Amino acid sequence: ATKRAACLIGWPAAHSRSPLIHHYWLRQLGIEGGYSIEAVPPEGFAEFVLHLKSHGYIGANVTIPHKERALQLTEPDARARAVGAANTLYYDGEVLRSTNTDVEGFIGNLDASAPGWDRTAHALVLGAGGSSRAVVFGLLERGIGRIALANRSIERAQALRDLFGDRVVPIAWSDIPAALPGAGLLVNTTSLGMKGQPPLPIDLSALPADAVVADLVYVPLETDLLAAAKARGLRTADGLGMLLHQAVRGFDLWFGARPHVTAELRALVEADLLGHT
Ligand code: SKM
Repeated sequence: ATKRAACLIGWPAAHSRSPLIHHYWLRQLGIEGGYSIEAVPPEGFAEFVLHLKSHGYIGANVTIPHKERALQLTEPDARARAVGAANTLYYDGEVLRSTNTDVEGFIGNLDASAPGWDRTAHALVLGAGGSSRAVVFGLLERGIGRIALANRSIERAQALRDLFGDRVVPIAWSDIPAALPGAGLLVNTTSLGMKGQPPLPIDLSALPADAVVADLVYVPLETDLLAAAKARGLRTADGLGMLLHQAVRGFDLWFGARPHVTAELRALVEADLLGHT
C-alpha cells in the first residue's frame, strides 16, 4: 500500500508537536501513514494548498498565520465559515474541503479538564485573533450567557461582537481587573506567557473561588497564568490538552479511524515538551 501522509502548514512551524501526536496514533492503530511539517511563508501558501495533492499529501493542518486564508482557498464547511478560520484540510475526491477543529479542541479539553465549567454564566476571554474566534464560537454554542472580550486593540474585539452578536461584550484591556470578579471562566488566547514573551500582567486574586482558568499557550506547558491559578486552588485547562483534542477529527478525516486522547499520549508529548523547553 502507498503511504498516505498529511502535514502541518505554518510559518513558523518547526515547534509543532502535531507530528508526535499523529505518529503515535498511526502506530497505535497500525495504519501506514505519515505526518510532516511544512514551513510555508504567506506568499507561498496559496500555491502550496492548491497543489497539496501533488506535494504528496491527502490533507493538512493549517496554523498561524494561514487559517483565515485557508478558508478562501478551499470549500469550507459551515463551522469553518462561522468561525472565520480553517485549520484542517481534506480531500473529498478532487475537492479540497476544510473545517475547524479548534472549537471542539478547546471545548473538549475544557470538558475533560474542568467538568461542570458550563454552569458558569460569564466568561472573560483575552485576545481577539484567530484562536479567540474558535473559543468564542465554542462558548456561545455551549450556551454561555456573556463573554467579556478584552483585546489591546478594542476594534478587533468589536469585530467579534459584530460577527457573533451582543453576548460578546468588548472591553478595554485596562478594564480586565474590573471584569475578574464576575468571571467564572478566564481564557487566555493571546501569546502572552509563551516562551520568549512577557507574562500576562494579571492578578487572579479577584476571580471567584470556583472559577476555571484556561490557557491556549503550551510552551511552556505550565504558563505563569496556570501556575497562579493552581496556587489559588482553581481548576485549569492547558494548551496541550487543546492541541491533543483538536487533532482527533483531522486524523479521522485523513486516515479513516477515530483516535483517542489518552493519558499515555499526553505523557509522551509532555515529556517531549519538557525536554525541549
Ligand atoms: O489548530 C492547530 C493546528 O491544527 C496544529 C497546531 C500545531 O501543530 O501547532 C496548532 C493549532 O493551530
